[in-house]
Amino acid sequence: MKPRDRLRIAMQKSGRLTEPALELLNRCGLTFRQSRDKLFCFGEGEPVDLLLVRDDDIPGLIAQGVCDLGIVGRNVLSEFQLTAGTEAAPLAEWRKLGFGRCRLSLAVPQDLNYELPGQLEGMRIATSYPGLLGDWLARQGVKAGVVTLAGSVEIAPRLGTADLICDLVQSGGTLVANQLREADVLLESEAVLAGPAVLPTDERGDMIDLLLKRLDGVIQVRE
Ligand code: PRT
Ligand code: ZN
Repeated sequence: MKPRDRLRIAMQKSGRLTEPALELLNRCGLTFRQSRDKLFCFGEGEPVDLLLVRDDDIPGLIAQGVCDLGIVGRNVLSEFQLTAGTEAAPLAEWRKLGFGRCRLSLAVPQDLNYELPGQLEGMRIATSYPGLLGDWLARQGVKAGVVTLAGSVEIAPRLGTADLICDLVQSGGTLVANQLREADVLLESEAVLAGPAVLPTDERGDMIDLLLKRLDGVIQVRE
């Protein structure tokens, strides 16, 4: 692949992370001209462009070298790291960005009295994060069934397809509305700047260094 002379950052096209990610990049002095199809945004001042995609695609785009960096939830990055296989280029979390905070938690029906992970032995757990859940269960030494669902995980216990769930929680409102109770936290998440574990040493590496310095300045002012 011909090396690109512009940096390309992947971020969520439309969702919870879109606005805060754009605002953060703006504060780093980066502005973009939005293209008509809104997949690609050309950087106006600096040689830094954006690719607007589904958040789930961001780690893969970095691993393939299509993008140099990405702004994505730690939950999505960690799931990719656990499930991508050894042939995928290793990724790293370069900065935590302080927005999009949530947690990946186990939630049980109100009448299930959860105290210890050992109780989950033989139960069925619905989740969109089979990698993170499987890793946690293995570390707890618990064998449980993992039911992978793309969405609407919270209704699985009522449908009878699972005994409990493992899903993202923020306010807890969704759990309450589905008569579920948060029982254990597997991962504390927020938006992070993801990139290859080994950063390039060419001009793009210099641009990444500059961006990281600016980010540190912006994040420090915010804290
Ligand atoms: O289209 P695309 O695939 O890009 O979007 P998406 O629907 O997968 O993602 P989106 O925009 O919902 O979330 C993007 C990222 O925001 C997630 O990967 C998390 O890192 C982060 N984030 C922060 C959250 C939440 N808070 C959150 N509350 N992602 C999802 N939720 C959902 C959760 O799944 C549950 O259904 O909101 C519900 C729980 O919220 P509460 O407040 O009721 O607890
Ligand atoms: Zn998604």
